[in-house]
Amino acid sequence: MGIIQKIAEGLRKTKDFFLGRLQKILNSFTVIDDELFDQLEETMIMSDIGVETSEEICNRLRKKIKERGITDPQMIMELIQEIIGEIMGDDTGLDLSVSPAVIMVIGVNGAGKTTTIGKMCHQFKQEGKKVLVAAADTFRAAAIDQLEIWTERAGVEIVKHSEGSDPGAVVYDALEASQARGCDVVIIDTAGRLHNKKNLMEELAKINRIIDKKAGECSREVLLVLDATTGQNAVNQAKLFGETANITGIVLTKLDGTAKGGIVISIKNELGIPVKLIGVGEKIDDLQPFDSRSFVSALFSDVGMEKSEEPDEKEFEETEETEIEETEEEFEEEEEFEEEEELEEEEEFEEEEEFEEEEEFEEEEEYEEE
Ligand SMILES: Nc1nc2c(ncn2[C@@H]2O[C@H](COP(=O)(O)OP(=O)(O)O)[C@@H](O)[C@H]2O)c(=O)[nH]1
Ligand SMILES: [Mg+2]
Repeated sequence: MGIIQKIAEGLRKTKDFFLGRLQKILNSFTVIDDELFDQLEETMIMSDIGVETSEEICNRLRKKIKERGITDPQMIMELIQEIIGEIMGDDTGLDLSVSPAVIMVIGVNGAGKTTTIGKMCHQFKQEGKKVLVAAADTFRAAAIDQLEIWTERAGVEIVKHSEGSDPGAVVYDALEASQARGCDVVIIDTAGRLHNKKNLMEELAKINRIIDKKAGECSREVLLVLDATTGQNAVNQAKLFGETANITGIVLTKLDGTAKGGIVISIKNELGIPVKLIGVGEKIDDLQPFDSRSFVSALFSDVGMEKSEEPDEKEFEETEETEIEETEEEFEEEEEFEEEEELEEEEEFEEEEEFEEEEEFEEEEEYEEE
């Protein structure tokens, strides 16, 4: 199977929904008018391209149509493909040039960090690289076990401590081991659910300081793993994580299971962070370097179109409870807690003041009595 076909397989749901709808709209118009643009924009937004980016695509579309004097709605599909291609621009791959290259993998629980690490291990191993994984998600024993299963499957080494131990210490040991053993790549798995935002920042900062100290000269990647099925929420997660970590690339997972693949375009356009890898399945070889050109070709290709079912509109009605909302709630709780503390401090302060006033009053009384 060619690379475009393989990506098209993974993108089938997105493609069927997006391309299917676009074609339907274009077929139902004989002239290009505002109503047509409205419907196109609506379809883009529903495909999780995002409001901002959908507007931009439509603006560029109007301009091109005017410039080229196009009047036939059927010509529009090609223009949309051209514009999305322009927006996607060039790709940036992983930089692993200076060994041991350190890849820190971050993201909320369930995004696909551990699975992606397993897939990366397999890929690097195939390329003849020596890989070591640091089990720095020490929150649950199950997380360490899960990572170990993947490293066994891929045939790479793992450095792990027991559940609840300091993630920084795991990273430290892993970097020491990687240098002693002459590894090419060290991949760090991190916890997705930390107590609050402050904790998360501190934890990531601490790991970064250890990498600075132990592998300061080495190539570094900070990969944020995002679940494509969460649609626009993934963009919000990226913004939130971007505040705490210097993200060098995004891994977009579960593109196989969703019609929300338009999120790639949104991420590229709105965040300015390159999408470096995509996950298109749960198997060990279901990870691909992201290639904009293949992505756009796959999105607009007719591969498998005849086999497709009706667009899965139900997916858009479901309101998924996403991890990030919970995370935000936790942050809010933390803030409330701090506010309460402040309030208590204030109350104590007021009490003290009252107390002092009373004392003064008593002193005055005593004085007057004298
Ligand atoms: N369909 C599909 N499932 C995926 C993909 N990547 C991860 N998953 C699944 O998502 C779930 C959570 O993955 P995991 O790696 O444990 O997430 P973590 O909490 O971020 O480490 C697992 O059931 C994985 O099999 C993907 O690209 N496609
Ligand atoms: Mg995990």
